[in-house]
Amino acid sequence: MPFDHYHIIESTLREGEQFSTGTFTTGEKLEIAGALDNFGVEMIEMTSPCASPQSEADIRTIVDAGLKARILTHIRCNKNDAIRALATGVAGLDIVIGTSPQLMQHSHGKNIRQIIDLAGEVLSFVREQAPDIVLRFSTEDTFRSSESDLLRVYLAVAQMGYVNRLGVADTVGVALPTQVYNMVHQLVRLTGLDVEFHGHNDSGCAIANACAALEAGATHIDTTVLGIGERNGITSLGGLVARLYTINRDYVRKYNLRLLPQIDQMIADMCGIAIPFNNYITGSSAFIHKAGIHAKAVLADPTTYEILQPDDFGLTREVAIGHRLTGWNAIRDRSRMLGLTLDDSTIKAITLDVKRRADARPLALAEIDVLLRAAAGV
Ligand code: HCA
Ligand code: CU
Repeated sequence: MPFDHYHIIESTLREGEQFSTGTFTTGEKLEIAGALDNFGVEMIEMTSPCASPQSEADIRTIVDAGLKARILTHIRCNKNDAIRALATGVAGLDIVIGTSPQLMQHSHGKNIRQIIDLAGEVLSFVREQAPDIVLRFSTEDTFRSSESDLLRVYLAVAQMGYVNRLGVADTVGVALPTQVYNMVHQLVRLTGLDVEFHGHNDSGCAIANACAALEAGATHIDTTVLGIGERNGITSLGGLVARLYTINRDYVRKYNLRLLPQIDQMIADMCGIAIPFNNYITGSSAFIHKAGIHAKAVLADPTTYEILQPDDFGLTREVAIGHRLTGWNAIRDRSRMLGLTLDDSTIKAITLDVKRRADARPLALAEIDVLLRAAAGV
């Protein structure tokens, strides 16, 4: 199965630094890398050493931290960047160059032939300097590039024999899952190399596209915590975990899932944002059940309406009962939790009372407890 052999390239310390409020101190980077390492991500990608003096120093600091995860840095396809990246001691280089008409014209001004020549120059140089380094070559804006241009570039690079992995990047979040599937599938079939997918979320497909990439045989997926990144970001770590868990829990057993809530909260705090209410797994409403029909079934068996088990993530479910959609099963469950013995007709009468009151405004749990205790005479 394709989902058995994937690796996460966690890019909160690279793509995440491109988020509007994502600027991390050295101490924060150490904390983030440590938490991701404990979670179990296989690789951590860091901002290019050419970005700033602190960025360069921070790569060395994280490399020296002795984590299990391999530390990578992300650079442009250029020899000087490669020299500085190699000097940091990272385990891998992720090299990227734009191939869409937009980027060829406005980013580097090179045509496809020149891109291939430059790639040959840079990749051969890196391989000569560092025979054991993990080397990846990626085209930026893959999905607005012409397919024949892409295949020319990818096949030429694969034939050079320097890289371990090819990268596919949905830089502007435009790709559909079928497009991602087809592109990754071609690369796997034609080159036999590892393939990485990096997907932005501008149109809400980042997680579905990452999943399609894996189905097509991709071996590596880029994520960031909470999906932070350029504009509205990329595939989120928690979102990818949720996607794969719901296919088969075994696909995410290798990760320490109970750390996810604190990792999401840590990044939210560092970026000065809240975890979105509808976030995968850690959103405040992710495990709240409300309607009477749902509450009744979930109280009998949580799998009726839950595909993710909250306790796998150290979280708990909540059955909300103080609203007009409430049902008597949920109210009875609450009375039992309070140790009260009320007969069904009393419970039903209290339920009607709760609904009537909740038409004006939702009731707090404590207010319902008062009604139940009063009915029980305690
Ligand atoms: C960017 C670059 C990148 C690179 C992805 C990759 C993208 O535009 O900031 O190297 O695979 O989205 O294309 O993040
Ligand atoms: Cu990106």
